[in-house]
Amino acid sequence: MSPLTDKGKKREAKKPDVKRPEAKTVEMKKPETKNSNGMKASKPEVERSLRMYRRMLMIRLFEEQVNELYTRALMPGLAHLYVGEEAVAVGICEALRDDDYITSTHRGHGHCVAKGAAPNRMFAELLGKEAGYCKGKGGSMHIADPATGNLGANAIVAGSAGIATGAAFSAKHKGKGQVAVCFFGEGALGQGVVYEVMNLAALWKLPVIYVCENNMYNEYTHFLETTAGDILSRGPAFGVPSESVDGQDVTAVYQVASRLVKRARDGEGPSFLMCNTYRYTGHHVGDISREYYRSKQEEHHWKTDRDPLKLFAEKLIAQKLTDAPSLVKLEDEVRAEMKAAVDFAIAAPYPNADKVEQDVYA
Ligand SMILES: Cc1ncc(C[n+]2csc(CCOP(=O)(O)OP(=O)(O)O)c2C)c(N)n1
Repeated sequence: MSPLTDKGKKREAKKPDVKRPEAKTVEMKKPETKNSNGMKASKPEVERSLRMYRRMLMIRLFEEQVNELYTRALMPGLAHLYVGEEAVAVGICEALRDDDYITSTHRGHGHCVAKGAAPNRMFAELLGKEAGYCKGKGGSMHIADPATGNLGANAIVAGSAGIATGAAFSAKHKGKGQVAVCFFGEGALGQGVVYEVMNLAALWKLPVIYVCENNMYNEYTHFLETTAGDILSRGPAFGVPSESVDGQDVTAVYQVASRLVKRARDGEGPSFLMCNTYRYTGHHVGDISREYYRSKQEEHHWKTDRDPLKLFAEKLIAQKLTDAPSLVKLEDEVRAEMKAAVDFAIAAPYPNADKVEQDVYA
């Protein structure tokens, strides 16, 4: 799974650190670095690029550990991995302020990490431990972190569309310039609530961006078998500007997201962005018979030619923002960080049985 090396799975954690991870940057190598326009990259641009790479790596290696927990039967239930889609969450969240909101999906770990959640508390939640974001009562599909503006994952397809739109409604009335991003898969395009909220968001010029992560499959079915017509023509029916972007190119995602976020902050209303991407693994960790619905060649193509980490690493090296040994070193660091976060979660206590009804709405 490593974007740079195929070693690593058995590597030991070197520096256990279970604190909230800061988006640290790796060493800047040369002063005369260039950005994607061929201009000299500014220090903040360099830092942003390296921060985005690190966050993408965190997501990939977080998910590697989740799969490991599942296969070792240490995690109750299932999880839907975000591997392959890292550039979407990271590019979008990089364009957001800390006090902006996101809503997420059943495939939500990447959104959580990209908005700044702490992996140790996420792993604790996956294992049902008290230190988890929902005190161990939510699991993979209900992680929320209000401190980072993350209003929560959602097991109901399209279930967060109303929540994001409501957050945008409140943001507009609070007047502090906050925006809301609603992440959803293309499978949600078949749900009526998406169009109900787009209608209201357009009428009321709400600061919300609907981000459709088109990874091509709704569970085990290709989206062309479930989705009629042109996806980008849905928004304009409500007067919502809509566009698409290469979801494997984190810089492109960041650039378009920055534009749409500015638009929303300036009071110009909602927009719709389709990010074309691919999930590398099954619909969930237990889905290992993917040959029934997609070919090995297709997977191979995305993993080798379209990998968001590999593409970004090549770009960073070509632009002399870093070099290959620095990225390998970074990978070792992040792998150790994830391993330490898992160890924290494994050692953490379960909630007491007398807390079973606390914080639960029924
Ligand atoms: C309202 C609703 N219907 C059906 C399901 C079962 N279900 C879970 S995930 C999924 C497919 C989702 O596909 P997509 O929205 O494209 O997201 P992806 O899994 O590709 O990230 C379905 C149908 C559900 N969770 N909620």
